[in-house]
Amino acid sequence: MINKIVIANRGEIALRIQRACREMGIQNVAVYSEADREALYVKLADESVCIGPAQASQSYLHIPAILSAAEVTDADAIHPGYGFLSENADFAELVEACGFIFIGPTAANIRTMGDKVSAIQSMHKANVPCVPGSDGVLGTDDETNLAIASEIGYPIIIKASGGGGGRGMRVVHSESALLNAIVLTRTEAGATFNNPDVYMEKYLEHPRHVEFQVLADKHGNAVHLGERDCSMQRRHQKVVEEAPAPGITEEQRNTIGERCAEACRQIAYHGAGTFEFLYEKGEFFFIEMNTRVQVEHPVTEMITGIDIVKAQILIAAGDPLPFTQADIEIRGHAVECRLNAEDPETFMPSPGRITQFHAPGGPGIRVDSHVYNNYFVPTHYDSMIGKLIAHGADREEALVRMSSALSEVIIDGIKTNIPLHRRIISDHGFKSAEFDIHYLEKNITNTA
Ligand code: MV4
Repeated sequence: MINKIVIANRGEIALRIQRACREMGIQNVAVYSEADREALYVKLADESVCIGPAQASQSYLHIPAILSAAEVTDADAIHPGYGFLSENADFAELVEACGFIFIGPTAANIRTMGDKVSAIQSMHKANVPCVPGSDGVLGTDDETNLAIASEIGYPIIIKASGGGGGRGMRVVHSESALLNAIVLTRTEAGATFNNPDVYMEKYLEHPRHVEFQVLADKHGNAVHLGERDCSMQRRHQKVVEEAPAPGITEEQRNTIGERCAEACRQIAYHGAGTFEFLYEKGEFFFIEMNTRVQVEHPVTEMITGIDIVKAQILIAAGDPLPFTQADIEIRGHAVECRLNAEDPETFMPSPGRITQFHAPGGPGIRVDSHVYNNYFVPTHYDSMIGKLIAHGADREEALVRMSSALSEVIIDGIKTNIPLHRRIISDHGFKSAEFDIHYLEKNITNTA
């Protein structure tokens, strides 16, 4: 039984988790740093605990402070949200060792997926399609590595096993550059991730980023909630996401989705998860799995009617999933714009006081944000201040509703990326869904 949850996060996701708790009749405890004393999620919480100074390393990442907050409030469980401690296997293990429920997968699940080579190996074994590659860590024999690369065919990409999310990778276009690239990537990986292991994959030049959402309980049931397209990104930061992914057929969705669900059963995965794929020329290639709730989860909630955060809590409490795959239907289309406090031209962070805030509304509009009139956006954290989500009967209706919401929203006093979103939503290539992961940088922000 879960009666009280500590939410080990801040901002919009802290508020989002609080809302799920309220619907479920579960008490919630907010934790906050000195920089978030005035935050809305703290005022709205049933209880709150200050866990330290502004720097994340001394508050939201400070494990003893968070465990103490759970201890003093007599909580049953800890929800980590996204970022911060959400994919820290040692934290998940400590939470359980202290007698609390970690709302997320097992520490072993997190460890397997945190190591990208072991993630790919377990997915390969589970029949999830992967990128042609070295299947395993590269050794130090030059002849062997040259042979692996020519077998795959150039261009190839060297990736750090401890990396992920775009960190620790290097593209190699020809044989003459291979050996140096391996040594460089290995050296950087050792310094950055404390793990020098690297692996090799075929480099896909124009893929889309398509990811599948899964939910798996502790009784061997696993389902998929379809996919999202997250190709509209800049420097590995997603800007606009949508569900379903344009051009993916129901047959592709069922086939790949079921492979993901089956992989969850095979590895005894518990909780919500995301399988990231590169999608090129009609084919899916697994690259990584995320073991947390994601920023873009609302687009999936809008098209399935399933509350992913409530599902995470039910699963953690040991309940069986309250629906089967046959109960899950994709209805309409949803798009999400991430609102950032940043200069829309230079992308420099723009913290400060919001002097006027007006949220859009109307049919199919959802606003997930913790900001309000006179809120001060602190300098210490990520610049995301909320998300605008639009749902419609089809993609066209979702985009028209988003366009309308973007014309209604008012955020004064700081710079935001709203002008960039208006450009994206009215862009011809975006509207006709003719894009890949490089499209935004090449055609809209011109920062490629
Ligand atoms: C790739 C790739 C092309 N080929 N792997 C970047 C983030 C990390 N999750 C994996 N990434 C990539 N892996 C192969 N074999 C291109 C990228 C990539 C990318 C992937 C998803 C979304 C945005 C991206 C931007 C640049 C590169």
